[in-house]
Amino acid sequence: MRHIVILTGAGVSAESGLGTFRDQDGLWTKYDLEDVATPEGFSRNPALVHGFYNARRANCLAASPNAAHAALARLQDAFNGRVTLVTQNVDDLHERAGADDVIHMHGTLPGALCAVCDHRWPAPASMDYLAACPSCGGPDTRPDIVWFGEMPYRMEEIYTALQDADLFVAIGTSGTVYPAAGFVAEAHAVGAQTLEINLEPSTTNGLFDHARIGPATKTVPEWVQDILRQ
Ligand code: BJW
Ligand code: ZN
Repeated sequence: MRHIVILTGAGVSAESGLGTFRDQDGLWTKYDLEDVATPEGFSRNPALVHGFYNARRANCLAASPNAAHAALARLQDAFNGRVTLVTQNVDDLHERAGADDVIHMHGTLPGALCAVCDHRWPAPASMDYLAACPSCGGPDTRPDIVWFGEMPYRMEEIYTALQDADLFVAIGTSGTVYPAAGFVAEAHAVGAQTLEINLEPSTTNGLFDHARIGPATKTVPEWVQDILRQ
């Protein structure tokens, strides 16, 4: 095996204390996603959206990477081949566990973005909608997050990696949000093996060749150990 492409979702960070979206008690049971995760919601009420992301940025800062993040960083280091790590998560726990070049397809909580000139800079702990862009001075500053209806980041790079994958692994994602939910089919179409690692089988579970079911802090280190032993 030469190339492993890994897609992570909220489940990989759940045991670090960061909430998932669609589980019982998930973020979308407390907030209306139309209000806080769409460009239209941001235009209607930027203060509400900044408040939502400021709170999540604070939670993220207070959280620590767990054994699943650490095992994936170890895999990147020790695997005799290529490991592409794509995450839907906006937290930086993969990086803080030592992972390299993490593809944040849905953006990052520690980032701020200017909607006028595309300049990016580290977000302050508390962003507010009156903050001007440090580069162009424009007023349209926002969290560097991909909302519904927006194009996820680095898609060309991701599809190129999927074309070349020998193994595709989805970890802790419900498989309900596209285009990420379609990656397993893409990988399958080019003949890659596919594996799901999840607390419970996801809605797209039928598309995977194999599954490892259980909490990420147990299943991911076990899987990494098996791969490194091969
Ligand atoms: C554990 C665990 C433990 C728990 N151990 N596991 C109709 C049909 C098809 C598509 C569309 C449609 N209408 C609209 C669309 C497109 C839309 C979409 O997919 N909507 C669906 C809801 C239907 N997608 C978009 O708009 C995207 N853009 C787009 O499509 O652009 C056009 C395009 C076309 C073609 C090619 C390319 C582009 C943008 C999507 C942006 C998503 N943004 C969010 C919020 C912003 C980020 C943030 O605030 O954090 O991203 S939504 C939210 O969901 C977040 C997540 O990244 C994303 C995925 O969630 P995830 O990670 O799967 O979490 P959960 O909670 O769903 O699942 C947790 C899982 O963990 C569960 O399975 C648990 O079992 C498991 N688990 N504990 C292991 N301890
Ligand atoms: Zn700007």
